[in-house]
Amino acid sequence: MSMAPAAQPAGDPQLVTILVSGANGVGKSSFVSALSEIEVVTTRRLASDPARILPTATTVRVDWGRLSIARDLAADLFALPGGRTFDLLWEILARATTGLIALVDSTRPDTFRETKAIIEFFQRLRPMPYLIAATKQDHPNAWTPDELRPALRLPEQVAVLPCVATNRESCAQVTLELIDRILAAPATAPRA
Ligand SMILES: Nc1nc2c(ncn2[C@@H]2O[C@H](COP(=O)(O)OP(=O)(O)O)[C@@H](O)[C@H]2O)c(=O)[nH]1
Ligand SMILES: [Mg+2]
Repeated sequence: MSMAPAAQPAGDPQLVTILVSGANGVGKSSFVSALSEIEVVTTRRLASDPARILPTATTVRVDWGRLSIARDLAADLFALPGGRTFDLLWEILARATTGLIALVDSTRPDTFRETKAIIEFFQRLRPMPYLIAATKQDHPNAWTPDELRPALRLPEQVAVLPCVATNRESCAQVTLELIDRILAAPATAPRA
């Protein structure tokens, strides 16, 4: 996918697809609804999706929202649950994804391993621009981004940003930082 505006029909914004993933309760749905300009669409049971292209035994809640970044650029945001069983759904979505925001609950060290597993899973499927958003920074016992980096064994070049997932401004800062990285890394744009 080219980011060149000339590739788009006039008035039709370039769309980037951003996955927001993380453990249960980390703030995925809050993040997407804080940003979305449209009413967030939530699919509770993909088994009842009329397209029926996904495994029927899977029950996954996916939230979808959309954010305009500029006149010619918009982001589709998909909140996807993490979990131990990564399956076809993630593989399909990872192929269509421009970038990943991995949420980590700054108050729940018991979920750090799962966060790490989610990051590694997506990177193995297809390397893509990503960053970590450390949610619940408004909690008194939240780990700081500087404390989280070594706990998650993340290299220096990976951004770990503070976030309050219920706050639009905070979620927008995180998303714009990822968009900057996406625009700086055209070689990792999704396959057609
Ligand atoms: N104070 C605070 N509450 C948050 C934050 N992120 C999520 N929550 C709350 O945590 C709960 C779970 O959030 P939700 O978005 O449903 O998590 P999900 O399971 O990842 O979709 C909700 O009650 C949210 O209001 C945050 O950054 N700060
Ligand atoms: Mg949710």
